[in-house]
Amino acid sequence: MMHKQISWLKSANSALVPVRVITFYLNEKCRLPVVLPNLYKRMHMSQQVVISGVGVWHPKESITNEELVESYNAYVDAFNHKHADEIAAGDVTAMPYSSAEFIEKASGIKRRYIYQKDGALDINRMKPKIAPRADEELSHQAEIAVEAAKLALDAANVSAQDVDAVIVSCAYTQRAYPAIAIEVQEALGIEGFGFDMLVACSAATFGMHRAYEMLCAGNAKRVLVINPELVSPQINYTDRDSHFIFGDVATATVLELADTAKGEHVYDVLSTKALTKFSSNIRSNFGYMTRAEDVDPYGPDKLFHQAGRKVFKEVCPLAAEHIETHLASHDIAPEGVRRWWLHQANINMNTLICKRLLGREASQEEAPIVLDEYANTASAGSVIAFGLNHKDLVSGDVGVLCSFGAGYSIGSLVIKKR
Ligand code: CO8
Repeated sequence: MMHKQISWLKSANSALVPVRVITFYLNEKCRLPVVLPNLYKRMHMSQQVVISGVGVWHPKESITNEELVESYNAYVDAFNHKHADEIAAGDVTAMPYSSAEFIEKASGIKRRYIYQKDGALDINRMKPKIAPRADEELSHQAEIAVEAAKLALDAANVSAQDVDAVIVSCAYTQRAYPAIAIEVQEALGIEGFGFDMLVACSAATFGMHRAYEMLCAGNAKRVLVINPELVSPQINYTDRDSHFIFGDVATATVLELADTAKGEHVYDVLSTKALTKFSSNIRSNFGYMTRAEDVDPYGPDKLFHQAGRKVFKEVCPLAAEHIETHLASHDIAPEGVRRWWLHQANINMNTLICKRLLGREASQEEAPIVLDEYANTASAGSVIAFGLNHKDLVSGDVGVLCSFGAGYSIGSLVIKKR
């Protein structure tokens, strides 16, 4: 049997250097550790890719925990009253109450933004009411994508005409085709190409990976990566375990080569790293197949659902190891990271991951949490944390942007302020 791990050794000049340690278990008493040098040295990049601008847009309306719980509990009362006889006979399970205190303690969430509040708290509806738009009109998701894109373009000090590729990457797109990215491209007047990507919670970081690779390959000069997370239509507001988790938001980043960057706060992308591992613990079965399957297209399994505890237990160690390995590839110890812009699913997950990495809790300054105001915004969480907390870093400061969630999927970028 053997066990692999990364350890940190002090070099001659006292710098911490990552090494791989493989321990061979020869028998019960005898172990043979073999120390290997860092095998992850990167090839020198001739063209430095940077993040030159970031934008965070949120809807005007929001829902507090108290409002959400009041509506959910009224729904429970109505359900239990309607099914009183079946519940008494043991044929139907009574629905349990939700609690605002539980939500804040279990997740760190106090409120969430919502694209259309109307309908979501109505116990006869329990879903937002969004007016359909004609094919000739800008779609809802493209509209919020454009809002975030404009903010990112402003921050990067460029106009839409300076962009030649658009990636819309998020947990859901409101239709299969034409791509939302192409609609956004048209709305902003961008010459070039665009495409959509779905990678659930890691869509934003994976989208940046693609932008990074397209820039390295010379296939684009300036890429707009947009994450219009319009998730409220997929939330089961009648499910106590998940009704509180998500909020709507749109984020965007501009990636380009360093020599064209004009933004005030520019970050070198040292590298990107992605990992996926199949799990059905976070799942939505919504899709085009339901029509042929003769099933309820809006049944509970067609909406977001998860085994939250399992996700927590399985994803935290995966994410911590992923980040540590990524940093090690740059000879950077976790202590050398000035800021952690982590995925925003649950405050306790981030606390645990930081403890694993640093051996202590991270402060709000080191690892900002935006859950209290935004809730879980699928892939946009780490970008919100970055967008709201990056201007104070000084040249040479290193940060980590990392997402983790459904798939499972983990995506990270190690970045350094110019
Ligand atoms: N009010 C009161 N009690 C509650 C509530 C509630 N609202 N919800 C659950 N409880 C109860 C449970 O029933 C349970 O009771 P009992 O002990 O009697 O069984 C008790 O409270 C404890 O429940 P849990 O063990 O489930 O509570 P946790 O402390 O684990 O907290 C969390 C639940 C917050 C869900 C937590 O497990 C968590 O955050 N896990 C991580 C999940 C995660 O990160 N998921 C990622 C999802 S996001 C993603 O991948 C993107 C998908 C695409 C976007 C989708 C948009 C719609």
